[in-house]
Amino acid sequence: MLNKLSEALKSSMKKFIQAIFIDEKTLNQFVNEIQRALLQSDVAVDLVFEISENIKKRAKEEIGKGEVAKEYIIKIVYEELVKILGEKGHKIQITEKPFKILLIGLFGNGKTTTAAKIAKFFKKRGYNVCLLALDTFRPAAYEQLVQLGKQINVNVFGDPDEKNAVNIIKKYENEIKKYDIVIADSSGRDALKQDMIDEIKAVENALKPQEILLVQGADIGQGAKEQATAFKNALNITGVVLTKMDGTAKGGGAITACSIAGAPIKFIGTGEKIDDLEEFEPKRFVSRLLGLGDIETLLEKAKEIAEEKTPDKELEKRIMSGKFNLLDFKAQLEAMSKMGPLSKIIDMLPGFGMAGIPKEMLSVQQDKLKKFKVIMDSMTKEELEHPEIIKSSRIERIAKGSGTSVSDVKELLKQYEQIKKLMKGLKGKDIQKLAKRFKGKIPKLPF
Ligand SMILES: Nc1nc2c(ncn2[C@@H]2O[C@H](COP(=O)(O)OP(=O)(O)OP(=O)(O)O)[C@@H](O)[C@H]2O)c(=O)[nH]1
Ligand SMILES: [Mg+2]
Repeated sequence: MLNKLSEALKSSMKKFIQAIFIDEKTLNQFVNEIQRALLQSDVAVDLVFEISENIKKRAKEEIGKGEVAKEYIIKIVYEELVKILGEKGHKIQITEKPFKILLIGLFGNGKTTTAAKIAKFFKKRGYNVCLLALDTFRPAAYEQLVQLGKQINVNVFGDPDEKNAVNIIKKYENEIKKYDIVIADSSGRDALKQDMIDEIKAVENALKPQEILLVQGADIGQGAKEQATAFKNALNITGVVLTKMDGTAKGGGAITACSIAGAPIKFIGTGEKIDDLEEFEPKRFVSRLLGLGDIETLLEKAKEIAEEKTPDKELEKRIMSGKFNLLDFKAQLEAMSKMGPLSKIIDMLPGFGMAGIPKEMLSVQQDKLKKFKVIMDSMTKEELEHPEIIKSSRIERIAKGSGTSVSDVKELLKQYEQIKKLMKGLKGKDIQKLAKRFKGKIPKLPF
């Protein structure tokens, strides 16, 4: 997410920290690099100018103080960036039941996907959630939501034959009352015109949602300001969900634009999968952007995944006694891929971001994990349970069956052996416990 911006900011910080002597020239260079990085991320020119002036002004007072000054100047950068993102987060507070969230937005910005993502987000937190299909405009919108609902085990109410969203709300009025949280999808349009405004207003009147969130792709960059302002003026939006943060270099522009428009960002969408959603917390966000780490987000993710799975006592026993087999290994790989790409995980670990592990290296690892999964799909149940029977003729068959090479299969077996040893050492601690171990050891932000 925002890789380019993050890498540019990290590399200029690294240079700055490594500089032996901080004078006005080094400082100006540093601020110019930050400027360039922000502009490339489509942050508005006047805003970039304002941030850099603030940083310079505050930092100049520190110049000449030596080592302390460097840290202090990084802190200033951090604070100024947090400031333009709106400082306090605007997390959704579930204040009453049923708590209704209506998602609105133009075509293809991610409303339907986000509805399912938010449903899962709250379901994981113990709420009883349902989805309400109010997109009566696009054919198959109902079916799309039903499919998503199935994936996350959440009930979906709707009627594909009904053309009036208000009638759907009336029809299910009593049903949805039984839930803690109701998330409603709605019809998109190609532009914010009167018919859309009328429809959303009618839906708002009938549903009485506590939150109306504008779902907006981050690829619009600075354009998010105009868009959010228009929606804010025409409809009572309470916030924004910025989607597609993973696929654009313009995310910085979109985030700052929403902040300027006074439209608080509640969530960001970071991928196509249902788990690719995060609550937006400016402080957390900036510290990750600057490579200062975000252990909290990582812990949360690890915890969620650990809670999703029923505790597997058998697996724990097997690991402890060293009877860890390829089936378990496969399950571990799947759990890992659920946490997201390695590069995302690494970004959240304090220190790693700054260490600058080359992304190419991580993507090689990622490809390897994918290959391992394909190889294991070509193994028989017996082989997965008793990897020790996999000798040369089987290796050849597996390589052929999976379209890989003998050395790929051997590498998988070698890695499995290594992990098995490691697991034995861990004595069955699962991901969550592993994450807990991090907690005490990772230093908090230096400020
Ligand atoms: N990469 C990425 N893709 C996303 C994200 N959110 C949604 N998408 C994709 O964007 C496309 C459109 O998503 P939908 O949820 O169907 O959008 P919508 O707003 O409901 O669209 P309409 O119903 O046609 O108005 C789909 O291909 C999604 O997978 C995100 O955070 N990252
Ligand atoms: Mg849709």
